[in-house]
Amino acid sequence: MTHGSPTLSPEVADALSAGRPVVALESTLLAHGLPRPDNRAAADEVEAAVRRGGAVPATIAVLDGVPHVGLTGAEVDRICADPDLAKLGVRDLPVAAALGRSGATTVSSTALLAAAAGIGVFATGGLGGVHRQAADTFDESADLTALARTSLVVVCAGVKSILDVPATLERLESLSVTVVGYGTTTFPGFYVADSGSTLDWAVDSPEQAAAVFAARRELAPGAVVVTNPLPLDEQLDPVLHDRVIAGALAAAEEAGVRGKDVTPFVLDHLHRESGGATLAVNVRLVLRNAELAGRIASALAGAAR
Ligand code: PSU
Ligand code: MN
Repeated sequence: MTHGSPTLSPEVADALSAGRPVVALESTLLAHGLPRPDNRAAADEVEAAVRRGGAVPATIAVLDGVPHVGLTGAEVDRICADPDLAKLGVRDLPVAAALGRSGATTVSSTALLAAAAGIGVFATGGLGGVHRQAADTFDESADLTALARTSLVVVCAGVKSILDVPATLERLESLSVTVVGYGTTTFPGFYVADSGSTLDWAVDSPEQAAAVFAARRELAPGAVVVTNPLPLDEQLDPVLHDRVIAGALAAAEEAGVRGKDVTPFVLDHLHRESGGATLAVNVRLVLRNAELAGRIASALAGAAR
């Protein structure tokens, strides 16, 4: 058995060898961040958004021990339908490979597999980060340290607003992860346009984002995070936002949820308690990020020619 070495879909392999733009997409947000069965339609919409941006989508997951970069429709069905699918961070990849297990990949493991395949741009919803009780629980997403050592552009709507946003920004600074706002220095709050934190830098075009990444790659390994806030008229009502987040965090505490189950539990609670409002906004922001990532990947491919 040769578990562990990635399988590229024919379309992704062709695009990469021809130097055409490719955008990596993670599968944890499908399998654990969005409810079944809505996640299945969202998976197709996200891939279509990457294509609108001018790039080939490469959704990443591990199937029977083998990392797949670019999935068939039937493979996306598997990821979206299985209620027991594992959530795989970087540290879980060797176990899945050795035991032939399947799982969805998080930001950390998707970034690693994408970069290894030669993909330079990745789109997601919101990064993992420092949880609000981290001083007691030590719960800080492995996304942060993975981005410190993985060279790619990550387009996101900031970090999930269930987290301690200022603490997460401090950690990104300590880890020397480059963070630039897209068109603004306002750091987005995932479901809401403004987290209350600001950034030092903004870029105004896909070409500028691509140029920052090119410069980063020459300097040192590590990610360039491009944050893409929702327009004000598409964000979740901030009052509803603060109320449902407080309720979801309290419910997680009461249920004694720990470790990697925290984020899926809280997101699921939010989707139910907001009557689907957080779900609609979550899908919308992922689609916007996917399209922008497609444009950045196109700019990067154009600059390389
Ligand atoms: N973005 C979303 N929904 C999600 C995630 C990101 O819109 O569910 C996932 C990503 O896979 C990210 C993970 O890596 O949440 C973070 O999990 P944790 O907090 O356990 O590190
Ligand atoms: Mn965690």
